[in-house]
Amino acid sequence: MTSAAFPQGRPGASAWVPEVVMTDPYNAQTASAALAEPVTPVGAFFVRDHFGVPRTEPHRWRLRLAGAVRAPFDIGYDELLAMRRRELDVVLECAGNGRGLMTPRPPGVPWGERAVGCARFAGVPFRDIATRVRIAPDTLEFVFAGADSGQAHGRRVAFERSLPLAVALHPDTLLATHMNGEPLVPEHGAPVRLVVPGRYAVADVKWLVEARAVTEPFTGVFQAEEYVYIDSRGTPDGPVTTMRVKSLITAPDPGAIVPLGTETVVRGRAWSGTGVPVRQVEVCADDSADEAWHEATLEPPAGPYAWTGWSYVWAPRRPGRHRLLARATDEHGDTQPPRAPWNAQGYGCNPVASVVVAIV
Ligand SMILES: Nc1nc2c(c(=O)[nH]1)N[C@H]1C(S)=C(S)[C@@H](COP(=O)(O)O)O[C@H]1N2
Ligand SMILES: [Mo]
Repeated sequence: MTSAAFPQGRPGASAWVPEVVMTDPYNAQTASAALAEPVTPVGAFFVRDHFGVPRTEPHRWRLRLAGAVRAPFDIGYDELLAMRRRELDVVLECAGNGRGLMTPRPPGVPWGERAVGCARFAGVPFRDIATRVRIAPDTLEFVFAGADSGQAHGRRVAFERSLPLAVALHPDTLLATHMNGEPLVPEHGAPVRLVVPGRYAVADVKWLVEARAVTEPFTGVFQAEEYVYIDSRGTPDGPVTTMRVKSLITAPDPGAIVPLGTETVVRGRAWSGTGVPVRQVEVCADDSADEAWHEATLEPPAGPYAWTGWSYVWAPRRPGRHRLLARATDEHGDTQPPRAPWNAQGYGCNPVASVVVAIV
């Protein structure tokens, strides 16, 4: 297995460089400047790898559909490219995004708040090929396997993750070949990755080489040991699934100096994986006596799985070091809790967003 060159080394890559969180394997969060864009440029997009980038040349690539099926078969890249594609703007967020904010800090990659991005993915719905294999009637899940493997929990394992049958066969679950209009690059799963809108991005298996129908719940490392909510008593509460409602403040920057009495635009993004739109984003600044929440203006999202841009015009009233907070609520009424919801592996961290600025 070879590790691909770091994306910032590629000629013509975006000037916005992801912030490296770990070098081996390469893990980096989205460049902060890139969050101003509704579609995150590929060269600025966060990367989460467990085992490094495997070599997968498109002309050698095949996806095998097997397991509890009557007619297993495999498909090559050109054949897949010849099929009808669907294009969707989709937020990808690592389930561990924000882990670095939890106290005590759970083990795992110490992500800040930018293991998230929104890209335009195009690909063939998985169901368009899955329906060819005659899935056994007692099939519960599909297990999706990447070409990468390595040591985890004392065993050599491939990166594998399962989806309930209905989610796997949802018309928006894609075998993505393109990101932002270009063929996928190696670090984002070339030549083909899964994209499952609304789910934490661990579902989006990169370098996809196998889809296996199973009649028992899958218990692989990344399904049953990692990417699982475990409470402070050590009680497991199932794998991470849908992204919790969340917002991010993209302006002003943390530590920015904002002029007293002058209107400053507070901006950000908000998303939810629950399948319903973000209904409201509220902003609160602790420089006002009442510390009231004010409604931000929402931009229409690019689609049902894209994030929503928001803004709020703020006139700072008291000099000093002050905190700005943002809180998103979706159409189900799900909202961000005041503090990071703690769990043993640090997943689903969606507290109210906050930045500290200096008013002068
Ligand atoms: N094959 C494979 N797929 C994978 C991973 C991996 O390590 N190997 N990481 C997963 C996790 S945890 C995340 S958050 C997303 C990150 O996608 P990105 O690197 O394109 O941003 O890929 C997912 N798919
Ligand atoms: Mo992740």
